[in-house]
Amino acid sequence: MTIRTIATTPIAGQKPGTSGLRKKTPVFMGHHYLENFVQSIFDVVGAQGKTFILGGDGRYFNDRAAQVILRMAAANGAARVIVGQGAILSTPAASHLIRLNKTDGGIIMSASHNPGGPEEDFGVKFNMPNGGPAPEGVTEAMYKRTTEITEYRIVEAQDVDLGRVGRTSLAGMVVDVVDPVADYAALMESLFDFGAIRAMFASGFRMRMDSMCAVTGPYAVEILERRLGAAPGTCVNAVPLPDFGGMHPDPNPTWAKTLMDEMFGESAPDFGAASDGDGDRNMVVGRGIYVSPSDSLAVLAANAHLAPGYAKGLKGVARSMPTSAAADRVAAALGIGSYETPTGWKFFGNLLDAGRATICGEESFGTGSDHVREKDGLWAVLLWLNILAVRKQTVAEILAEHWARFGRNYYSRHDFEAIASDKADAMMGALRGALPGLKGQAVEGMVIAAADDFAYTDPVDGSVSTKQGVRVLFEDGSRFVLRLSGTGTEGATLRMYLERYAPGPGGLDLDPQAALAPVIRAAHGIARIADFTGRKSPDVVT
Ligand code: VG1
Ligand code: CO
Repeated sequence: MTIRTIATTPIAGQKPGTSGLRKKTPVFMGHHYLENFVQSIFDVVGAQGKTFILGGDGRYFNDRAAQVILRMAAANGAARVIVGQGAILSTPAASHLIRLNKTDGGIIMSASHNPGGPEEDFGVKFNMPNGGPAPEGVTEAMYKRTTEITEYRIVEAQDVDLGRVGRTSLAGMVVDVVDPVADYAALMESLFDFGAIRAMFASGFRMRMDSMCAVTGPYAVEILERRLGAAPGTCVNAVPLPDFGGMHPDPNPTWAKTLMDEMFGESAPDFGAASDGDGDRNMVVGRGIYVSPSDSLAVLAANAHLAPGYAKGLKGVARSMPTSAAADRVAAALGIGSYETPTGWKFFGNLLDAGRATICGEESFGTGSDHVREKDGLWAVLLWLNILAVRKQTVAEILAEHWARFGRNYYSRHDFEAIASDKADAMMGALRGALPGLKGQAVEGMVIAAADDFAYTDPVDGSVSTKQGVRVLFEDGSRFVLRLSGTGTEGATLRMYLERYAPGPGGLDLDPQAALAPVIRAAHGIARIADFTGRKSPDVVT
């Protein structure tokens, strides 16, 4: 087989965001687009003699992109690539395979919670040998490489058969096609009390798992229905489709509305859950009660010791800065460390590797632990099930007891989507400019205690990340945070994160939007969102 060196020129804008490079699918399918980025990855991390994991969430172009990446890995001298059958791997399963096989990293083809299809989104990201997303220093080097690239290497060959499990070879490179589910399911079985969960299902416990026509379907069916004995049909939308059935595979109350309706309807199941495009996010819902991701993180941290994999206790809890402080209160009560990082899972890697944190979470429906180096949707669902099986209480009872003990951090995120980038930038610029004068001002009956642009110094390697979100903190513990999304592919998305603490015992049962109303008004007033963007109300509320 011939190795070809193809001349190319840099393509603007190949800068990875919060989680990899994401663009509209036609952009990714454009001349040399995928090839330039993949060559830049290999140029930075080196491919000669190395072993990589490859898989994706099954979205449109996943299968074609996998063949290109395999041919390029072979041409760049990789020794072996382990690929999920059908080029499928959930993000947490890919992270696990990287670690289990002690590989030199992996390439994940996904735009995660973004819609998929010929006119929707595609994405590529590189994960390191620890299984976690490449840190900023590495993604910056890849981006820089895309601005200088002059050629890429690819072998001329027919497609590798990815439909069958087994070993083949491509221009001297070993290609191992593996079952995407088996090793991951075994890992879950090692962490949780499957016997107790099976007994709970056997006693009539009912669940609905909505995989949103995305990657967790085969994983959920195998684990929940086959291994844990949940009733057949517990998992819905369980066949991954290239366009996710036209759905937006983002597990939140807006996009997983069918699940929400069922959980709030008559004869609702005991427990509901949904996951996103690549399987790293989760939403959990009890009968008639929604669990906010920040609360979910806190409840999981407070109860993780009930699962065998965490019986020895937690080393620490980490959360992204915009996530509510509910988990901090649990960490304080447990006497363990708590950490506040910028948005994006890549910032948890060092804390997990150094053994400082065991459980991590983000307000964006992401929770995970040191079992892999990604957030993990089904892991969170199984930890909840394990806790429910041991405590023998409803989700509502567990939340009520949690708030009674720790107080309640009312929390919500408002998203304003597809704003013209220049308007969003002008708004953030003006807000940043106003920060020094905010302290001491009274707004909506609350006094501003501090206002800054979040900067993070990694406690393990000392690397510094600046401009990670503007926060305005009030003296009563309320706060709002504003930042622009780093995963969108159209204009700018403004994220407004809102929080207010109620110590209890009274006032723990309010509607979050009502409880947060003064903070919401303060945020709009201070940031002058309508003046700059014309937007008065959000597109998505979670
Ligand atoms: C969003 C979330 C962030 C998450 C990221 C990737 O980023 O806010 O918490 O880590 O998506 O999630 P941003 O920059 O758009 O706010 V996933 O499941 O799309 O990989
Ligand atoms: Co995701």
